[in-house]
Amino acid sequence: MTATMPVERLSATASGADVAAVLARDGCAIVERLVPRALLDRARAELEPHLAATPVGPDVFSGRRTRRTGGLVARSATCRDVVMHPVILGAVEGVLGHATSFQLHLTQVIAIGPGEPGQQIHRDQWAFDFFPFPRGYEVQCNTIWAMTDFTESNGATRVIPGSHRLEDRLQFTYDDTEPAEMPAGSVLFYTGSLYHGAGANQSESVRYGLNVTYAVSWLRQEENQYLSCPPEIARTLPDPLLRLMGYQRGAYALGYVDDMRDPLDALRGITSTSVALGDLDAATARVRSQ
Ligand SMILES: O=C(O)CCC(=O)C(=O)O
Ligand SMILES: [Fe+2]
Repeated sequence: MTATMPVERLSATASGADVAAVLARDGCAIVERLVPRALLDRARAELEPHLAATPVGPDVFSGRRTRRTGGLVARSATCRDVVMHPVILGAVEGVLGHATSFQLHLTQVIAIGPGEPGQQIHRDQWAFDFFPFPRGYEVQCNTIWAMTDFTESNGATRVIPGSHRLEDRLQFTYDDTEPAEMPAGSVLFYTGSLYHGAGANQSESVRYGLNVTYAVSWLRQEENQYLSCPPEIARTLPDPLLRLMGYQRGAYALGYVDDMRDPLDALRGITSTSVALGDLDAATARVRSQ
């Protein structure tokens, strides 16, 4: 198979719903220059000691010339705004809104060093133990922000537009893919079902991408947000960000604390139970209305 469709590009005036419409059709989309490049430079400056201390990957899939630095909510105030960007959350709501709620799945700067070969083409949802989700049933919505320009030569993410509709467990070569080239400040969206992989870095400089992914709240998070962001930092964060990180119940009861306490109450030291029975009625009504 050879890729025939280019990656759709939207301007920074696009709404989350616009992005979600393209994701439903193609499984991927680029929004160009959604934030000023300086914002991502600031994130990189905040993260610099951590980036410098991160070892290269332990295996070929992670990349032996690639450094993956996570814990970004704890480590970078700017990354908190990126995670909560309204266009991103609108698009994610459009893709994952069939579930009761969605949550932050992982945060990671992916710094691909010169000489790194291309990554195996894969679906990110294979992380869920290769469970064969029904076609069209999206469980994950991903973003990768270009912190540096993404070019074909420096390892721009390779994608196969439309491949979210294909069979599971397919194998592709580089020739089947398109490079998601984009200037710094732009963001590539791709569903968990889209076949893609990091590009080979044949340039002299490091390609920095900021990977922030979201998944339905009934699946386990890839990056453990409760331990990646220590409670003393978590307690300083705003409620909407904390809920997105997982300090809320998924569906009716997933993730409650002791006597059915809401996890956000538990973090804040509120001792009384706050689970309202009405929530089950609301959840049931929601399922019935689908
Ligand atoms: O860094 C990239 O461009 C994509 C990396 C990726 O797809 C992954 O590690 O799952
Ligand atoms: Fe991936």
